[in-house]
Amino acid sequence: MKASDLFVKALEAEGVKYVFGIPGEENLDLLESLRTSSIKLILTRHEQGAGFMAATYGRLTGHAGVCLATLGPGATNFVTAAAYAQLGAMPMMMITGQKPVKLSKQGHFQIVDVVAMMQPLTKYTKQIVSADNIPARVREAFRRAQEERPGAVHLELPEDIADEHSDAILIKESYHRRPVADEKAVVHARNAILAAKRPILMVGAGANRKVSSKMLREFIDKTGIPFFTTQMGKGVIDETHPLWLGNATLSDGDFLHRAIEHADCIINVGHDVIEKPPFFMRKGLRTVIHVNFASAEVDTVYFPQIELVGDISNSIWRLKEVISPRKHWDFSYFSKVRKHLDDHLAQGKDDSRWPIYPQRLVADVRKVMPKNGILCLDNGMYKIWFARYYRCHEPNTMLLDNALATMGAGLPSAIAAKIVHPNRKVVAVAGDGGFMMNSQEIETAVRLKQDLVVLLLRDNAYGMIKWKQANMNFANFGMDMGNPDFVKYAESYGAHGHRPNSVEEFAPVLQHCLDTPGVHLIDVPIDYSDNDRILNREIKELSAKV
Ligand SMILES: Cc1ncc(C[n+]2csc(CCOP(=O)(O)OP(=O)(O)O)c2C)c(N)n1
Ligand SMILES: [Mg+2]
Repeated sequence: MKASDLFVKALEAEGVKYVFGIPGEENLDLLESLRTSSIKLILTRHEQGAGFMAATYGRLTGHAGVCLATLGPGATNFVTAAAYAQLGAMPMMMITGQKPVKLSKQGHFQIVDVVAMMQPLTKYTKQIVSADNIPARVREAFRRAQEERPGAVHLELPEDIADEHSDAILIKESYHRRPVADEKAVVHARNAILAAKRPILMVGAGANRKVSSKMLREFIDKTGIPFFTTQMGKGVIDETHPLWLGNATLSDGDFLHRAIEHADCIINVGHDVIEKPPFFMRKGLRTVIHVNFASAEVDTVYFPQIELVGDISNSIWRLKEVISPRKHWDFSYFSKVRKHLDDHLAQGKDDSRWPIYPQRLVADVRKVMPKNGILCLDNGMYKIWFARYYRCHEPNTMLLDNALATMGAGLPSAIAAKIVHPNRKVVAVAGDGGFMMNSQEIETAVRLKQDLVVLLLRDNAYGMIKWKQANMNFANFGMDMGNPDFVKYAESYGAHGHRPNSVEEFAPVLQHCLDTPGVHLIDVPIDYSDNDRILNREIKELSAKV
């Protein structure tokens, strides 16, 4: 069999349905093999967009999303997406081409050492040097990408190898189960939780990767232990649950952090230090139990005393079986925190000022979005408002990146989310800065005939950094920019552009966009002047009084 055919057969055997990317002449053999396969090519307008889509596909399905680029410039365009998948624990596989390795007539034209470039950004990066190796290399790449902790992998398929022939046979995935925690560790964790007076549970990114919602919910309902979520743990358990204590959007000074100060034992499910710290560990004042697929990476802000390493659902199930509520547990302070949090989260939801204020924006989006609708956030100021104020009902209904925290992934991740969940409503939320980093993918969404909404938040600035600059008492410098007419811009792609003119118009416009086929962009002017008052001062002052 021709090597490129064998490669594609190996992808099919791994269950690959889509390849996102932009081919170059070094990929043409592979492209021809793809053409006649069951795999659909999703052509994008930038390799970075393709990489973000592949990573998000992996994040939502657990199966590595695959993306394709040429050598040199195509491969270098993958770099940010590789880091996004690697830090965010999203299974993703990159395939790049290369000039012939045996005899090239083009000198060093376009040649970059892509395998070396990918080294710090991936779990596995290899050049394929012989067609006979293809089945093993592809299987190994998928194994590494998908195994906990998931991440990015890369294979380079040079032109001359792609054109070789081989009778190698495919290697099937083995039968395997994720390892489970040791019984002694379960007993140790159980004893610590039973001995505690005020235990609390934290749900992080790892709990959103695999189906652990049901077990966690049963654990919380049986024990009555209150919980909070990290940014990437949002939605694992319904955030309207009576025992929810908030989202750890800020690292310190929020109502939730008062609850953490009062806790004497934190059961930390699925968290790792890649996320911006949900709280700071200081002096090891309370017992922290790390429940995750892999052991904890120790850091100055995170050094758990007990670890339950193994499948999360299994660990939680086993803890649930051996823990029932204790008389000496005292959650009264936590209930008080919840009451104050509820009051605070409700503030500003009816604010009628225009340009819109963040609390009103988030409240209106929540009202209009169905429970299983998916928000895909880019990176900017609004991320803090959405993470803290928007209550998720279901797992992975707010895709945000609190790991690389890159700008530019909002729209591509929404396109991938729509591919995975064609029957659910998907909204990309992006600032005028982040949106413009990959806005060209509007064309991809239109070409795919997707029903998709882009919520474009316009402050004519890199607002998040402008805010931080002001916090540091620096003069306003280097943050303000101009913008295209976003309505016309959307229309030029064959999408629909909308510009509400008052706060009352916003929710109906969003509803209309969700109900009407096609790609929609809503240009919403936003006013961030409350950032400092609320996020830096009010929350700290109010929570200090609880
Ligand atoms: C690729 C990338 N470049 C720069 C940054 C640093 N950064 C974080 S937020 C931000 C501003 C985002 O501006 P915008 O998208 O307009 O959102 P806003 O904060 O204005 O709502 C910048 C420059 C980043 N996170 N990622
Ligand atoms: Mg902006």
